[in-house]
Amino acid sequence: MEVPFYRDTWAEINLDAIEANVVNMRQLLPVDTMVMAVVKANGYGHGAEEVAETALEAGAKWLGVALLDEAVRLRVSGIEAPILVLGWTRPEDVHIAAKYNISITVFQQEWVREASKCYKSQHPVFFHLKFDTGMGRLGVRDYSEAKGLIGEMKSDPRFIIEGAFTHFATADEDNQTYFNEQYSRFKEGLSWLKELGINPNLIHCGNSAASLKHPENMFNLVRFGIAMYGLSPSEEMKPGLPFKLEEAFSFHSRLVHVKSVPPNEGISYGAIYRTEKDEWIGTVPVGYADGWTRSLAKDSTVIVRNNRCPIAGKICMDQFMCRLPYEVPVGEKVTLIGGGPDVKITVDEVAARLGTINYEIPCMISERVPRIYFRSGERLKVRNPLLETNEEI
Ligand code: PMH
Repeated sequence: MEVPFYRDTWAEINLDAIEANVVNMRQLLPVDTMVMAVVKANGYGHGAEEVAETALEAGAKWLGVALLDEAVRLRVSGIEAPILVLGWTRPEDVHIAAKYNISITVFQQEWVREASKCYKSQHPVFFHLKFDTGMGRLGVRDYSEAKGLIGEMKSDPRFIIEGAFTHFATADEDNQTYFNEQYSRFKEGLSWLKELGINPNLIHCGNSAASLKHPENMFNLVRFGIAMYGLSPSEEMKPGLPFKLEEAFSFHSRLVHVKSVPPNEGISYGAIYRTEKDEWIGTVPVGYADGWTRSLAKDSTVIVRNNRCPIAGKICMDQFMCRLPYEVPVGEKVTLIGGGPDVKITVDEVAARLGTINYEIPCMISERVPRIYFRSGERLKVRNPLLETNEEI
């Protein structure tokens, strides 16, 4: 039975868009360069499981997550594809990675010693060694660190280095100087591995930006995140994208109240917004607890019947008001992100209003907002964590 939801607010996830973006990326890459679908943070807010399944069907071979918990979640939901945890894992949790056949990131010698002590099973554990070539976040930075780490890895035959990787800080920028510096440092790091007698099967460095710009030079795996969701890694990259990205995420609600308000009446907390004349005011049941943050109140619009309607007054926890061009009935659809060819609010527009990047927008739409999945133009399923329970509702 389909999971119910009893609120008229929802996000729509167009899985066809995810599929098209993966297929297009694969076509751009040489045949022996695989795609890892990056589905951390619940698939950038779109739903990790659904995005993972779609991406794998479209030809992705790997999945990337930030946390061991996210990887275990995918396994529990029945996904069998290889998964890499890109972030740090506790050394005492290595047995969980082994149990669920999850590859993990390694870059600290001390960590390996500790993990080796804690790990009691004989099953092999698979690692990707991370180089910090200029992101300054995680990874080994020089030869002696790499040597120490590999020496430690070699002392435990259960530990297998399956991959080596790095992450770029500026691949999305027009100026590629820093990217080039990182790229050559990575190649130097790979030469250290060779010197130390390590030859990992998988070598990867490309995020979306690097993979779209330099598909020929991405070794044998790319970590495809933001562009898989149909969003450009940066504004700078938009004019030169090698294929059209299809945005997968949209966000909608329905008016729960509509009224005519006389001039000089206050709307919402603080009564900062004042009606200038007789105005039609609609109440939208979306608030900052849904991730529709209060900072969106200023200069923001939503779409009702192809009209851009300004948000009126402060955004509350569960609701906000908007100014309608004319009377519309309760139940009328309100689009917060999305729309048609005539009027459209993109994720990028919402990000710009907030002074942030598009990555953050679908991530911040909270779990309280049900996700409805569409495939081949048809409604496929609903996710509503609030009511996903074994009880009959
Ligand atoms: N690999 C790693 C290690 C990452 O952290 C990310 C994204 C990706 C690949 C995918 O990058 P893309 O989405 O640009 O394709 N990580 C983050 C982050 O930490 N903050 O924003 C994006």
